[in-house]
Amino acid sequence: MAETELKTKVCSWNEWDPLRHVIVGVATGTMVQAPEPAVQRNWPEYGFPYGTHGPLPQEMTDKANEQLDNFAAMLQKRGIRVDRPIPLDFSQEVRTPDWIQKSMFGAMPPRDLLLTVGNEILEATMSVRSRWFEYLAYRPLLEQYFREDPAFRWQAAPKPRLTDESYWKTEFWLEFDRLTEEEQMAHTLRRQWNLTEKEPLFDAADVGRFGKDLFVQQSTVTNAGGISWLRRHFPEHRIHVVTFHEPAPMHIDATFVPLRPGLALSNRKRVPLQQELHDLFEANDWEIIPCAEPAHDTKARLSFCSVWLSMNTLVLDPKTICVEEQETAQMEQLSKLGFEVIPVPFWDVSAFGGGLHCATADVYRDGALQDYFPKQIPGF
Ligand code: DAV
Repeated sequence: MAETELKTKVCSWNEWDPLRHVIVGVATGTMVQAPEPAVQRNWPEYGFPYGTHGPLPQEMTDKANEQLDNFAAMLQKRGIRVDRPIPLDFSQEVRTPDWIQKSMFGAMPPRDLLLTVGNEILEATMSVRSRWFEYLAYRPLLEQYFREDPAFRWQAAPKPRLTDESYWKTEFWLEFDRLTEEEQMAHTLRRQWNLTEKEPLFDAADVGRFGKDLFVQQSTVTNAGGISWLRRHFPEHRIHVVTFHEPAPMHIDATFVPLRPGLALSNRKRVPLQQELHDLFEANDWEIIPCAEPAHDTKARLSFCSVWLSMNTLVLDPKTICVEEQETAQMEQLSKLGFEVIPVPFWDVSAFGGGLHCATADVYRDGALQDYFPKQIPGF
């Protein structure tokens, strides 16, 4: 390939403009994480009772990589440039001056870590010790983009210390699992789970990009300080803080996602808790439609993600969308809305950190920054 064809340009303002360049994660080396204040895995039925950790089984990893590779090849065939991260040895113990953590996690969901806003890619703080060093898997790509695109703004949010002061309790999630759904929901209504406000914390996947408006979910991995940091970091954008009817929210992209200008898909169970969100969409002639019924009624084996990965889609352009191939109801709904739907086998990737949106991070989409919500709601 001629060198000019390789030249990178970083730019993406929303989730729907025509996609030209994307990062697709890899499953290799992904771990069931060792316990830490932010994560307590407890999967005795799959050989990982509380307190144990280790790599996901090799046959699962192979199957996930096969699906990821096929997905990447399909995108390439459509003329989209695809880059892949370089996994580290995620089974290694890591430490900072403040703590030691028995394992890392993986490099399947780039969306969790990398937030592309215009010509900037921002590395999120993350809020989990086992994911503290995850950015290293993406550094070879970011270094390359920095060399090739003189306009690329490479940013990293302040690395958090993640001492015990960043968490309320060391076994919060074990205790949370024993609560009734109503007691769990009380956490959501108070916007208070295990993160304290000691320092700003956020995952990139809690941000939904709609041009000038960014919708940021306060969640189990994104605290108020993290959102305040984002607001100061993107002064030209309008940041809307949103929550939904979900006891343990993590990432907005299986909950509330744009499909194209004027149309957003909302989780049929995790309804928005702010009336202002409806008001804003209505005032600007945007329609919000509930998603279809998911194909599965239980999570995938060893997965911390929900069945709502059914709506975790990748929009290739305002008329074309990738959907997991078993999600027939979701595909049908999108077809009826006028989309060309590309079915993608991806369920075996779930345990590695998500669906088609989680598994990708935008590098370049056509289009400029636009204001899709010129009529704003005061105080939202
Ligand atoms: O809602 O099950 C999906 C997103 C993971 N990055 C969920 C989380």
